[in-house]
Amino acid sequence: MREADFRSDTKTRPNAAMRKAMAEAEVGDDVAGEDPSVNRLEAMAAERLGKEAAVYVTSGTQGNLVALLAHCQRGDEVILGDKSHIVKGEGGGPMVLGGIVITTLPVDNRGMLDPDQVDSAVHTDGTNYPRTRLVALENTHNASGGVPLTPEDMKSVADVAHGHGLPVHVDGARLFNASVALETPVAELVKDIDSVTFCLSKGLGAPVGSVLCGSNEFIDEARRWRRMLGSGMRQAGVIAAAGIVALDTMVDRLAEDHSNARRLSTGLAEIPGIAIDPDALPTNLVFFTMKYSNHDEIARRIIDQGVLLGARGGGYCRMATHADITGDDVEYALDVISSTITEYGKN
Ligand code: TLP
Repeated sequence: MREADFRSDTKTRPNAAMRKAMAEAEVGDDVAGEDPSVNRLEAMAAERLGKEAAVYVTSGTQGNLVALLAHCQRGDEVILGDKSHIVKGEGGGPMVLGGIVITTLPVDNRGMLDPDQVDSAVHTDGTNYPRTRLVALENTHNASGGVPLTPEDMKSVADVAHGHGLPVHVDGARLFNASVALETPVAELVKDIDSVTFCLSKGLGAPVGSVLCGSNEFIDEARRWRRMLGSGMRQAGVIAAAGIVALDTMVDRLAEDHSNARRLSTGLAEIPGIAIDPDALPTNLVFFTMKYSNHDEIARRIIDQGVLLGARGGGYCRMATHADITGDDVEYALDVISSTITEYGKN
């Protein structure tokens, strides 16, 4: 049966160039800083993002966790958007492992924090309140439909945070999607940001890994935390090699994913009973609602025909485009969704 996996851009499999690079990777002991492939990947990432240094980590979750642990002590507070992946999707790691207090502020429909609210939320009295130590943003913002925040957005929050002497971390799991959508270099996007994680294993298609970037001093501290978390990975060049191919060859093609997502959303908007705003689609994540009483059954029937989508309850669905989804897969998905709804949709 034909299968197209739209559940997430994490579902990509390494391509032939990545597999070749992995097979031929030069390796060494990364815990001792001796893995040439890891060192190269980290240097490339730092340069690309305009930061002094970078550290290769196992996942986006680990990149964010290590960043928060490196910025904060136990009992310190991080200000985060209430729909951020760090709050909703990372198992509470910063609270559990770091004793870090998470304070959330509401984000707007783009996933943006209100700088004035951030300003008022900062606690400088470290006796009664937890001491605010960090502000964090997410770009693109997953739960808001992959909206890219602009350099001006990021600066507006960074100015407030820096005014209080606080650094800003960005969960940039899909930072390159933002960069391509805004036609803005990644370094420009994060120029006012102190630390940033981006994922190699999402739109960039690598099998494993993320990179955390920041100042030399911050990355030294992050390495210490990565070690404590048990992720000194020794000959990690085998996987870093695929990350190098991802950074070298998979960034510009993200525009294709964005155009596939646009086609998907305009096609979905034409299907009766699907609620979606096709204009609100900036990158590779398509969210929509199936307004049918039997939405779970419809989703199951669509999935049974090989169109794998993320059904999130209440008829709310997400489909992500990525390197393993072609324009033809999008047409196939639209056909399957449309015919399934026509045949089985119940009001
Ligand atoms: N997002 C995944 C998972 O939730 C399954 C997805 O499919 O969207 N930050 C953001 C904004 C993310 O979307 C994700 C993963 C992460 C961090 C965590 O990355 P990983 O999964 O590599 O730990």
